[in-house]
Amino acid sequence: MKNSYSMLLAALLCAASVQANAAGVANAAISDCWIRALPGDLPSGGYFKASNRGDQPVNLTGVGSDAFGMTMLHQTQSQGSTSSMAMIGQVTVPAHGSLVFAPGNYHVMLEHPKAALKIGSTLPLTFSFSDGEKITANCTVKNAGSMSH
Ligand SMILES: [Cu+2]
Repeated sequence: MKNSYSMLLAALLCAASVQANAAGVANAAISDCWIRALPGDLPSGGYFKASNRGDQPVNLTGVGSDAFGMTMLHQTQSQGSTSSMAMIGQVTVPAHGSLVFAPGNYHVMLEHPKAALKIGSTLPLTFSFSDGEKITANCTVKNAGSMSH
């Protein structure tokens, strides 16, 4: 299990570098990635900062992870005292700019974890961009209760 997992990760990393070479320059970057773990079967949220060093805007088109059965790009939409979540197909990261996924707005919905989330551990998320780049980031699992709101 452990072996096939690391081989898969190595394959993903390989694919990422091939993609970057094909595109010439890797413009997008992911930083400060973390996962807000919720108890039981509740879906967890993934948060991060996407940066774009390029001269053209680039779209984040999807997020995947082997650690979860389902991953989706979501946006929380508040109307008065109620809030709901909408699925989004893609989000634009502006040229020479960045886009922050944070609680209350854009997030990655992470459902059906393959194993119980361990606070303090890291899980890989792979981000796909419209220019063909794929970036895998290690995201720190944090306790939802540790957040002040
Ligand atoms: Cu959501």
